[in-house]
Amino acid sequence: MTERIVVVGAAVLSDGCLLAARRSAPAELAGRWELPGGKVEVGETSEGALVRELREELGVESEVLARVPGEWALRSPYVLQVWTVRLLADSPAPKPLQDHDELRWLTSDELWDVEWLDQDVAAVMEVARGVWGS
Ligand code: 9L3
Ligand code: MG
Repeated sequence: MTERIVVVGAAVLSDGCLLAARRSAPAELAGRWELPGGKVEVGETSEGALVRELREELGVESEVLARVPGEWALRSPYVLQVWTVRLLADSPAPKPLQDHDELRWLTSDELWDVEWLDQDVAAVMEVARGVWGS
């Protein structure tokens, strides 16, 4: 029985836009867009992991707001869980520091202009339902 490992993803929201991050690594994911985040480490809460990942990957200071209902299978043994997140008032603007090479703030109209990772599509749909009711 393989251990199940939770990967946390952030729906970072600001001024009615959702932050999308384009992966630069690993090669098989490069060029596709995701909700930034990563694996929860041993002894860490999901919320703690999200704040750490966003600090490492984007250089931001953030606050976790609420869990987006659902859980999505990634390559075994990983599963994706998503939270809405806001940037703190004194946070630097996000920059692609690690694993990403481009960021975009998407309006609801632009949500499907980027090529999301296959694994993130259902999660982004659920975020859109919660945030924009679409
Ligand atoms: N993953 C998929 N969608 C996401 C995130 C944050 C991660 N929104 C997948 C990509 C990797 C694995 O989960 O295969 C671990 O993520 P990371 O630690 O490489 O970001
Ligand atoms: Mg990551």
